[in-house]
Amino acid sequence: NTMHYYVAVDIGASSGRLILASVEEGKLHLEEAHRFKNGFEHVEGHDRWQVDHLICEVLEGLSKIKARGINHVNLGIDTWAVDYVLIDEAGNKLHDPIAYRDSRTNQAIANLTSALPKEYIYEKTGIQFQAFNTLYQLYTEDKNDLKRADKIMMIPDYLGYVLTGNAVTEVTNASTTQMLNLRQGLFDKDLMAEVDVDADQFPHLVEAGTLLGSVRRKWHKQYDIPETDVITTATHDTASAVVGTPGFGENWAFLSSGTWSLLGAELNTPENGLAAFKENYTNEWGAYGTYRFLKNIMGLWIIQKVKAELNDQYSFADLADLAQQEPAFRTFIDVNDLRFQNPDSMIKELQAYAKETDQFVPTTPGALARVIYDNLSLYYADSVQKLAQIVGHPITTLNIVGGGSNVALMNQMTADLAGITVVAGPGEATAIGNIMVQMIATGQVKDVVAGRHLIEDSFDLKTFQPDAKQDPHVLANYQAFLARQLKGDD
Ligand code: LFR
Repeated sequence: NTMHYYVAVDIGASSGRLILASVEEGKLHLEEAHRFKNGFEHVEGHDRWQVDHLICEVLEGLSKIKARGINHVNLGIDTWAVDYVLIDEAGNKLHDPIAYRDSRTNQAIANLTSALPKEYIYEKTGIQFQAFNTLYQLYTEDKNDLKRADKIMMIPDYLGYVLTGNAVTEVTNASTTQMLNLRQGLFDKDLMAEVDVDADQFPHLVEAGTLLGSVRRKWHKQYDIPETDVITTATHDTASAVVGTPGFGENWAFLSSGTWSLLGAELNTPENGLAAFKENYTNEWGAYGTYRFLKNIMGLWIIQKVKAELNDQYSFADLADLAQQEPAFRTFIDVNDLRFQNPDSMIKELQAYAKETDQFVPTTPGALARVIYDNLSLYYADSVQKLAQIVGHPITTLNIVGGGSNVALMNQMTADLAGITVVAGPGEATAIGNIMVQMIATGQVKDVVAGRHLIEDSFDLKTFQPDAKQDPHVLANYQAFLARQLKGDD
């Protein structure tokens, strides 16, 4: 009766980790084996990810696991979505990949949709319009490079390829390209043609939970690492996060709260009608034939940037404590305003926004944090209401997972404003979902429902009930504010 070990490689925009997992006495046991920094840097005229550094860190992490006396692991990789690497015929990358926050696609939606109407693209794909989608990145890509590229690989697929030599395109992440055809379940020929990509440039599509292969001997020669079988997990971090969310029944929604806040529902059939189109909801493909029907909300990115600009003098916990001491709801902001996507200074951007809209201007760390937490919570509550309207059934529980689920202040505010129960945790839902898909692939866990019960039994979840004393006008006022802002944008 040997113990099975699983490794989740979970890489986000600011850091990556290797989480080592096993099941002990009926509980899922997690340990962080290795952590490293990630981030884009401005090189050769663009913001780029250093992907080979990520490979080294994965191998470094595996050698730490070997040093514990573990000789065999399964491993799955998840990262953020939409970005890709161009590979030449010899199997080498042409450049470090350009990061999705790079400004090259700023005009791309407008340009591409002058030829192909938005409604047409949405009807085909069901995917939200974000300038960073692979579709628009490829549209602005250097056409010579694109021609030279034998293969185009999404980031986690590329990492798996370098480790094993085997290339696939995993569907949960591929759907974020906005190039998969919902009805056919394949890359869409018209969209491919529009951006000068051939059907065979993307490696063949695979479902989450397929075996990719073993880590190549050449890496064993350079690093002392365990025998490692790579399983193509739900490679989009948000897809893994949803698998790792302990929601049950029909009336729950998820909020994967990290650099981005992804709020939505797990559906069995896509919802790409007019209401979803108008609210820019997306139907990203999930593991096991589900759909992540969700909205991207700017998320903790805003506070991450503020924290960094304050020279990391305050921890996130400090900022939450300081925010708690400030009066609530003094300044409304549209957190999804594109000006917050990659500003030179987040603090100055927030202050300019407050000034331009004649509201209280936050200056202290506590006031800045308060504005951010208030407005994220307001936006969450608004999105829960819209979600319920579009999917056509009530949402009674919001499961908040990811790092943001540790911010009790926001959990309580969101429960109050939305008038629903918030269940917070686990904070590690993404790594857990990554591991769950591996465990289902090896047969250690029966299916997602069984996996979610295991998660519920293994981690300490916290429940926040709505406070009946919450002033109902706050959300309505915020919604009116948002509507005015959006009108002003047209
Ligand atoms: C979250 C995430 C989102 C995606 C964004 C960009 O980490 O993967 O789901 O919209 O990053 O890739």
